[in-house]
Amino acid sequence: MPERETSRIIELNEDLIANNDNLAEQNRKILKELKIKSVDFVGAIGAGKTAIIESIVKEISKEYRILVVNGDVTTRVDADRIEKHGVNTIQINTGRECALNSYHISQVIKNYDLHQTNLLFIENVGNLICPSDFILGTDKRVVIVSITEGEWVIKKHPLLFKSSDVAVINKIDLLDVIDINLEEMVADAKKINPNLKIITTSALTGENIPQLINEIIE
Ligand SMILES: Nc1nc2c(ncn2[C@@H]2O[C@H](COP(=O)(O)OP(=O)(O)O)[C@@H](O)[C@H]2O)c(=O)[nH]1
Ligand SMILES: [Mg+2]
Repeated sequence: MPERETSRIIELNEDLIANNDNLAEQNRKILKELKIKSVDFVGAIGAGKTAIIESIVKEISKEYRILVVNGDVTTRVDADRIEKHGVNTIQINTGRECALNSYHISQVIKNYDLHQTNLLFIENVGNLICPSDFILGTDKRVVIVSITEGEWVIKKHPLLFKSSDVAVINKIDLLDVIDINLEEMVADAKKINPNLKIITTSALTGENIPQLINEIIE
């Protein structure tokens, strides 16, 4: 490919990320004005993002007025799972985009009356790469991986762990049957981002879900 075309692609990409960052800052400001705490959950398909959100809302839906935004390429399966717990949801289908971006969230803010909401959970599109570049303007980002993804999943995806505040290593109920070194996974995450809070969980048994709740809703 000629050099000029390559540089044009890079410029476009940088513009896209800068625009996303600016809009994310606007989202952050508006959510703060509305006194809404917000969390962006990222991670691969099948890591347990929806299951973790379900186990959190089961615990706290009486204390908080929660809205869950579910991002997926297609279907509203996840939103339906969340709504079974009596929590309001908005399903965003991105079509072919592999991450939500701050424009999606700005549209939620613009089109939905958030005055009744004090906690916003966003389940990002299942992907360990794309969301790294696209912050949404939330207070926290939680990256969820599971032990069934193999013990190298963290060191292979450093950018997502750098852009997160909390790392969840899920499905620890399967530790007896999956041959992985959990301590090494924790060490990998700490090495990539020493500021990360790391919590090992089971959405199935509820193990350490209260610690996760404390961490994200301080
Ligand atoms: N054993 C076990 N299964 C889990 C756990 N969390 C989620 N799952 C299962 O893993 C599958 C994917 O979970 P889901 O929440 O849909 O993942 P998502 O794609 O990240 O939202 C489902 O069959 C869940 O029941 C867990 O902690 N332990
Ligand atoms: Mg899901």
